Amino acid sequence: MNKITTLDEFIIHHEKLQSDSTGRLTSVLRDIGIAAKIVNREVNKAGLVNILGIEGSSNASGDQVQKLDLFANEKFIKCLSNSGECAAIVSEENQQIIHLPKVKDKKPGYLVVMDPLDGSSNIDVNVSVGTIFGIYKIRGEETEVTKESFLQKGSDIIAAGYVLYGTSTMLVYTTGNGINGFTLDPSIGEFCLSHPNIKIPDRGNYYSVNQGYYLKFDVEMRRYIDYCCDLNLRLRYIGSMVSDVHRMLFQGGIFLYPNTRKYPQGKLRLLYECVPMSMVVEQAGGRAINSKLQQILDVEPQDIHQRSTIVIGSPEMITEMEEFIKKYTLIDSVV
Ligand code: AHM
Ligand code: MG
Repeated sequence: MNKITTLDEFIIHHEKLQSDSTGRLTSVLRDIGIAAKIVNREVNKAGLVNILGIEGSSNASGDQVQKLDLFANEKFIKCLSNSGECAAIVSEENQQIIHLPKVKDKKPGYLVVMDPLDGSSNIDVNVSVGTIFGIYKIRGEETEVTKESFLQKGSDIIAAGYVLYGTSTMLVYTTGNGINGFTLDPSIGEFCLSHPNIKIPDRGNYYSVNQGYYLKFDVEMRRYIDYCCDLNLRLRYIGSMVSDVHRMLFQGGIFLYPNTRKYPQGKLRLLYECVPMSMVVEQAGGRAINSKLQQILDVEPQDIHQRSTIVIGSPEMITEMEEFIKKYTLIDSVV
């Protein structure tokens, strides 16, 4: 039998390999791993909500039954408060930044951005959802953490990852040296290394976009989608970014969420959806840009809840899409 490496063992071992390691990032990553297990337990019970109590009502023990995205938000905040290493969090669920209480006389060094339960509209129909997270260092010169502390470029992110609550639950993360995937073994309650050093295929047979919005997309995006159809690429769209991008990582392909009339800046959030997923995909050898052809990790954020367009996936397909957009934008400007 092969030796099992648990997430905790892996995190500790890999942080030790880094010359400037202090063990502090390890604590933050471990807190995230614990929260993911708690959320997984609850997501797995989601179908039983009618038995255990309708959301918003009281359950059998008299406790209020919470919406799962709020539950996940609360658990991640609580677990990240454990080590005292995380100073503050930006979450999709909270308009303002969340300051975490100090633990003894520890000086926290990190900031966390997260979407605690992405694609939560899928839960009611038992389709997979995810958590997205990113970790930044507090900049040296800052004495107080404010909203501005989070407005760092994606390339400054020091760790990022996601948890996919799917047919099995997987945690995939990077600290900037490639990406590794861990599958939760429910029998021992541990995430175990199952997909070391994941590499995205250079291209793939899949494209993923909400094609129902086709008529709301800009013309160059429509032409690119026509091109995908011409190539007989297979369309897959789960409506949960984590799940859709996860497929691309393993099978190759391209995921697009362009601007629409309803969302002129795109729908997905730059800080806690686009940047962490871009870091993961780039670390696997892929690429991520916005519809203005900027690298997502190069964008300077202006606001913590800023939206962004995104095109992410296999490197050759992103480059091809870029050329395509340039060509059509040029034709449009000449006509
Ligand atoms: P959410 O954070 O409110 O769950 O929205 C994000 C989700 C993504 O996971 C997914 O890619 C997208 O919204 C789907 O949006 P749409 O239904 O417009 O295609
Ligand atoms: Mg989301």
